[in-house]
Amino acid sequence: MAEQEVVLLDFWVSMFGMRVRIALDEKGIKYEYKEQDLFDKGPLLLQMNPIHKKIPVLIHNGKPICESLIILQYIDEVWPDKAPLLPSDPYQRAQARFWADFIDKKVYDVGEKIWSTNGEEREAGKKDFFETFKTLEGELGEKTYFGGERFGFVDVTLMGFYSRFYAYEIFGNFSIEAECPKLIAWANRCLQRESVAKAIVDEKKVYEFLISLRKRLGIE
Ligand code: GS8
Repeated sequence: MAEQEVVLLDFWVSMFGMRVRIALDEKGIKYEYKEQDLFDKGPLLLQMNPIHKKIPVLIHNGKPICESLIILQYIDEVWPDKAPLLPSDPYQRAQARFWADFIDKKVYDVGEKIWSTNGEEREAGKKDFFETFKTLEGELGEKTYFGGERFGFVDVTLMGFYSRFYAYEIFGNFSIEAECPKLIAWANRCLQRESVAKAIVDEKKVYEFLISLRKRLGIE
């Protein structure tokens, strides 16, 4: 294969960036990690993602790819030989994309309503939170991973959020494991993979970051 230059624009605590870090590591792709200051965005980020101005951005041989789920699919297409993320069967692929989309639309929202709120709003958010998590647990069922026996696209997508589970529990004053034990057992299985263990940031540091973000946003 021709020389590959792979650069990742990222921010250490980003669950979207963690997805990309897991996928690159699963595939054994070497890359240069470039931490971005999201509170004072640099010219490279603005040039590479002029539309959303967000991380993660994967820069492959000088060309940018934006949006974490699109980046995961790109990585899977460009480096298909090792650790396939999406199944080969079209129906199974569609299902995997459906659940990744569900995670993007729902898990993000229900999590925000726990850590970035207070009082009644947070209490109301808890119902939605567990409805979403139980839906995911139902989809997982008795399988080892979301796609079956093989760690894949949906697992990578959801594990990015795992780094926030501890923060959700502290802010929400609840236990995810008490309500969704199979989902936590699944997360622990994923964490045994080197790619995941390396990419997922320490949960307590994420919690501290969210406390500082609340202060910055004037929530208290
Ligand atoms: C979300 C990226 C995102 O929100 C994806 O890549 O999947 N749908 C996109 N990135 C955040 C950091 S993580 O919370 C970001 O870059 N925010 C900067 C900003 O909003 O200005």
